[in-house]
Amino acid sequence: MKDMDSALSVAQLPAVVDAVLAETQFIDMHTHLFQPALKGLMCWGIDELLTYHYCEAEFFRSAEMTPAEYFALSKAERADRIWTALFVENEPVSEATRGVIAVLQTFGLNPNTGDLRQAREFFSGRTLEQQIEACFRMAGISAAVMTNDPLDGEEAGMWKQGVAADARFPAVLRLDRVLEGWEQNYERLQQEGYAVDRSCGRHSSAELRRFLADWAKRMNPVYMAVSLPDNFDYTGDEFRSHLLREVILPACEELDLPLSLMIGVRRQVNPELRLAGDALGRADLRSLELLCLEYPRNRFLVSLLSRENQHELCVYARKFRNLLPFGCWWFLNNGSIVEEITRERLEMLGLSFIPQHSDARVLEQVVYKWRNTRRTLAPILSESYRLLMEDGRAVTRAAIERDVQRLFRGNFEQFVGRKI
Ligand code: FIX
Ligand code: ZN
Repeated sequence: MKDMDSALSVAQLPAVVDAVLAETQFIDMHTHLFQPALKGLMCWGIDELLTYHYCEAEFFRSAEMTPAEYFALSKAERADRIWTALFVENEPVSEATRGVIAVLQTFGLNPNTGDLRQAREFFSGRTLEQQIEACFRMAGISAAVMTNDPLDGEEAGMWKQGVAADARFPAVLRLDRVLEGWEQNYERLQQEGYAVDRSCGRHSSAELRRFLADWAKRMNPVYMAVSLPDNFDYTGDEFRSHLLREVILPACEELDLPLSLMIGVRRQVNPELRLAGDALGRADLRSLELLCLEYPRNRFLVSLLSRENQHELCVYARKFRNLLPFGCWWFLNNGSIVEEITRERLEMLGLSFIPQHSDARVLEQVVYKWRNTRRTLAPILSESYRLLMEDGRAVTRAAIERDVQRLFRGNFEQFVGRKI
C-alpha cells in the first residue's frame, strides 16, 4: 500500500504507466465479434485475418487483380493472394498489415514465410474456446461488446431459439436495418407479426417500439446502436429523424439504454470493393447538438469518422453530460491520428471519455489492436502526468490505476449502468 501511495518521480512515470496499462483489463466496447453460442458467426484464424476489409482495400492498390476476379476466388485463395502481394512482395508497414505480423509473432508463428502453411496448420489445431481465452488474455480485455442485428436472418434465428448470456460478450441491439433500411425491411417485421407500415405512423411506431422491446428482452443489450452517414440531418424532416423521435429515443429511454451514434460513414462509395468500399465525410454536428439538448434523459455514446469533426465533438461533450465520446473509429485507428485525438480529448475533457474500442471483426485482431492502443496511449498519459507534476501535483501509482480504470472500464460501465 505504501508504494501505491507514495509520490512518483518523473523518471518513474513511463514504467508505471506502462505497467498499469498492461495490468488493467479493458472493456472492448464495440466489436463485430460474436459469442460462441451464436454458432458460426465469429470469424477467426489466418484466412479471416488476411481477408479483413482493411487489408483488401490495400490489396487492390498493390495487385493487378480486379475486385471481380478477387471476389470470385475462395477465401483461402484470396488470403494467399493478399499474403503474396502485401507481405511477400512488399514490407507490411501499414497499420492493418503490421497487425497480422503481430498476431503471427504472438502465436509463435513465422512472420517471414512465403506461404501460409504453418499458420493454417496452427489455427486448424485450435478450438474457438482456446482461441478466445488466449486472445482475451493477450489483448488484456475482459469483455468484447458484440454488434447484434435483429434483422440478420441467420443471427435472429439463433436468438429466437434462446442464447444464454456470455459475460465475455455483452450484446448490442444494432439498428441500421431499421433506421437506415426501413423501406427494405418493414415487410420483414410485418411477417413477424408487427403491424408496421411503410410510413411508420402512430400505430406503426408503437409496434416498432414493441419490436425493440422484444429484442431488448431477448438480447439484454448494453446499448442500442446505429451508424449514420456524414449528411445525417436531424434538424430537417428526414424519415430517419421521424423514426428517432417517435421510436428509437423513446424506446431507449423506456428501456434505460444509451444509444450509440457512429456518424460520418459514406457507404459503398466504390461498391465493387464490397465491405472495403465505404468512405467517410465530415458531418454537421448541429444534429448531435439538437439531440443532446432535446433529449436530456437519453444518453448518447458517440464516435465520429471524420478527423475534422473531433475537436467539435470535444466541445459538445463539454456542453452535454449525456454525451460520451468514444474510440478512434476505423480510418482514425492509426497511431498518428489516435495520438492527436487522445491528446485533444485529455486536454479538453480530462478523463471523461472512452479512448478506444477495437472494432475487431476477426478474433485475433484484439491482440494487435489493443497492443497498439496501449503503445500509443502510454507516452500520452506519461506526458500528461509529467506536466501535472511539473505544475505542482504529486502523482501516485494508485491515482494512475484509478484513472486508467475509469478510461477503459468505469466510464463505459457507468454510462450503460451495468457492471461488465
Ligand atoms: O458500422 C460499423 O460498425 C463499422 O465499424 C463497420 O461497418 C466497418 O466496416 C468496420 O469494420 C470498421 O472498422
Ligand atoms: Zn464497427
